Amino acid sequence: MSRVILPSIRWSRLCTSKRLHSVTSPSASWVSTHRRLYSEVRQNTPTSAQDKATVGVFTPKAAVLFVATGIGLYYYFHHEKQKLLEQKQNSLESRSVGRAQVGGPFTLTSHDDKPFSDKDLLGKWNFVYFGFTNCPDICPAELDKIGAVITPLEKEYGDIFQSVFISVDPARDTVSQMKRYLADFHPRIIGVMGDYATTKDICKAYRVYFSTPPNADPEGDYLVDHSIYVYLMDPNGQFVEAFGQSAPSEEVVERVKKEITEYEQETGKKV
Ligand SMILES: [Cu+2]
Repeated sequence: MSRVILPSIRWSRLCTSKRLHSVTSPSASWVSTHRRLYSEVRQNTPTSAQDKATVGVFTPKAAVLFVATGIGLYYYFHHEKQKLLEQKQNSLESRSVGRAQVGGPFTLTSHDDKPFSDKDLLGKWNFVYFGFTNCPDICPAELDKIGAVITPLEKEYGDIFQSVFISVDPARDTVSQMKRYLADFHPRIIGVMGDYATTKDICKAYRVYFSTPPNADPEGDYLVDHSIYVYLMDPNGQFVEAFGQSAPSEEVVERVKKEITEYEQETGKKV
């Protein structure tokens, strides 16, 4: 900016000396006074060569160049800004494209014997977990972990969390069994179940493996092998992240907080 200020100072000095030259028929004292002033001005005014070296030349050509540079810079920064916006948009899109296609429409029954569908996931952050009530240790531990995650998050964010425990053992996990079983866990955990075909469909949609045979004996004493993931779904019902068995509850809490912040920034919405 100093280059802009310096030429303008010089410009006003030149104007002053020019004005002194242009006066006609001056009186002797006027001439004497103004000669003195003129000589002072000359002394204080850099010569053309000095001037070029010290303050640069502010010619019409320079002015045009200056304006052209300004316009060029404006378009450059405008272009850069557009590029940044596009990059941000692309990264958001690739983020959603990069996310695994997990989930889909379903209609099951809740442990309160009410229909429960994918629509019931909307408007809350959901922890979706697949397991079975006869599981000796892994499912109880994972459900405890979900409770340990929801409790501190609810304290901070309020009632915006829900967990869905989807049975992979349709033969034995009846409504009453599920209700009895979940009484020992966090109240936000909803047990849901369906028949074998529906269970198979939802497991496929959520990429969950389960080993229950189609004609399992409800009285049978069998174990079910199944995937152990807690899925985080956002308030739009979209899959966000899968937490494995090794992720401690504190880590899950921190990752969920990060996801909530990103969701709020991306959508401009709070749940
Ligand atoms: Cu289990």
